[in-house]
Amino acid sequence: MSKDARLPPGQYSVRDFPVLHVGAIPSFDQERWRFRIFGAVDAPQELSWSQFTALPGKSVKTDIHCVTRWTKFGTTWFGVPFAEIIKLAKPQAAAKFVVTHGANGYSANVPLTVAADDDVLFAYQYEGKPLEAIHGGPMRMFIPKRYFWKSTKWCNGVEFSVEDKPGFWEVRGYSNDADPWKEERYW
Ligand SMILES: Nc1nc2c(c(=O)[nH]1)N[C@H]1C(S)=C(S)[C@@H](COP(=O)(O)O)O[C@H]1N2
Ligand SMILES: [Mo]
Repeated sequence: MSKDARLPPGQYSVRDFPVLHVGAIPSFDQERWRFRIFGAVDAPQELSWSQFTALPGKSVKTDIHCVTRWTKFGTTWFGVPFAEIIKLAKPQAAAKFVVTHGANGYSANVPLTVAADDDVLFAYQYEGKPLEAIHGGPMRMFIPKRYFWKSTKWCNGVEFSVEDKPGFWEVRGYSNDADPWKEERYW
């Protein structure tokens, strides 16, 4: 597909990689890092860094779209597919939503069907290198088919939920759905 055809409405393409977040960048202590899987699941658990990075990983190359209108084409990410976390967590049948939690109380919500897409990762490498702290390293959510605020940086937990739980930006007026192709920016 041509780059023009890959540009969602109201977006422009950038060559650099802008950095956007609220709050301070947390420090990473590999020994103390934990990833918490909780909520409406049969197998709640906490993974250490070595347990997390031992899970099957996969690489995804795709475009990313920020609600502030920049799009970056052809970025390559590596991490644990969301499907692997579903296998571990065993969500209950009533669990229809997912909330990813990050540093400083940040969170973002998506329907489980969106998180279960095969390009969704808990990403810890970018362009073949450990994900930089400014971009959410050591690990961030990666949901390329939604505006990038849904991709929680410094991700430390994933919650499965029966009820939808609007996240940090969603309660501040950003769209709950956030599909760049439908230009769902605000609600
Ligand atoms: N923990 C956390 N994750 C976050 C944010 C944040 O403030 N805190 N900002 C979001 C927003 S609004 C965007 S656009 C992207 C930016 O990611 P980048 O800095 O790697 O470009 O991170 C998202 N994830
Ligand atoms: Mo953003």
